[in-house]
Amino acid sequence: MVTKKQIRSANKLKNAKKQKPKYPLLLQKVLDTSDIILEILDARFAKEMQNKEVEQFVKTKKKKIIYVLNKVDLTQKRNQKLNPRIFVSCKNRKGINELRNKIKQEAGKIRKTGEYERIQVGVIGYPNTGKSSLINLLIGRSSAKIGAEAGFTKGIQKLRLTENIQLLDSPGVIPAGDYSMTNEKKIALHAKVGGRSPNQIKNPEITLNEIMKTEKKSFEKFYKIKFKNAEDLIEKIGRKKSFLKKGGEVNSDQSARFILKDLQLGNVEIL
Ligand SMILES: Nc1nc2c(ncn2[C@@H]2O[C@H](COP(=O)(O)OP(=O)(O)OP(=O)(O)O)[C@@H](O)[C@H]2O)c(=O)[nH]1
Ligand SMILES: [Mg+2]
Repeated sequence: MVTKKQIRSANKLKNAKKQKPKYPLLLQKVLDTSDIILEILDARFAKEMQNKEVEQFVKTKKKKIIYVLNKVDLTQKRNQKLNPRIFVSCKNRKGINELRNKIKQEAGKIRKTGEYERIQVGVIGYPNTGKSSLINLLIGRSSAKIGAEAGFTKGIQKLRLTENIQLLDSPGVIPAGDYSMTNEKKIALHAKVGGRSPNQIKNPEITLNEIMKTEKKSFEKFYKIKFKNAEDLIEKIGRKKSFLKKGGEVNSDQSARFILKDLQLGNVEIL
């Protein structure tokens, strides 16, 4: 059972990392400078990750948006609703040429005026969706830094795609409307999609409890066990992996973080 005390302590979330306040400002700067926006979405959770505020802004300013659904190696899901969309796997280097051609094609339609000579292509999205990985593949060298932790890229970096086209890498941003340090549903969403790493979550048991409301079947298939609820799974995995405290009790915090990590690394296939 998740106790009232646990809920209260999760609500405080004192030690959990906050999104840096400057990140939304950097995102706005990227949006302002860009002629074309690549919105990078994890193909497993494309709908949940769309930044509606950004999309509205892009529409109002009549900028071009291209949806990039990355990490298709992790799922069978192919969201057909977004247009134009390109399916990509940075891991398997799939879809990269198609995306590069699409960028060039759209760039060819733009007549430059204003501050910048080159066409500016802003690469935006939730933390950890693969923005920097994608940029490296597009330009054919490892110039943008990548990492498994959400919040890896910390500033704006400009990289040349062609003589006329520049890509802008920037920190991943959780949309303001989805962002919360206290709402467990929202924290669970960030955890599920990898926008917050397990070590950036204050109370992983509560988060996992929330995630189980929709993803229980996926975990049962992956761990090949039946379980009643998050607490039961945490107990079973803790025993199996020997995540134990002195006295032999399961270290549920460690076990829950381990399970979240399996989800974020894509080991657990989302059904
Ligand atoms: N399985 C899989 N993993 C990927 C893919 N693309 C990127 N990753 C992994 O996702 C993690 C995040 O990649 P980054 O390129 O740093 O993501 P980012 O969007 O730049 O992240 P922030 O800078 O934190 O916003 C890394 O561990 C990558 O190896 C993919 O297509 N498939
Ligand atoms: Mg990055």
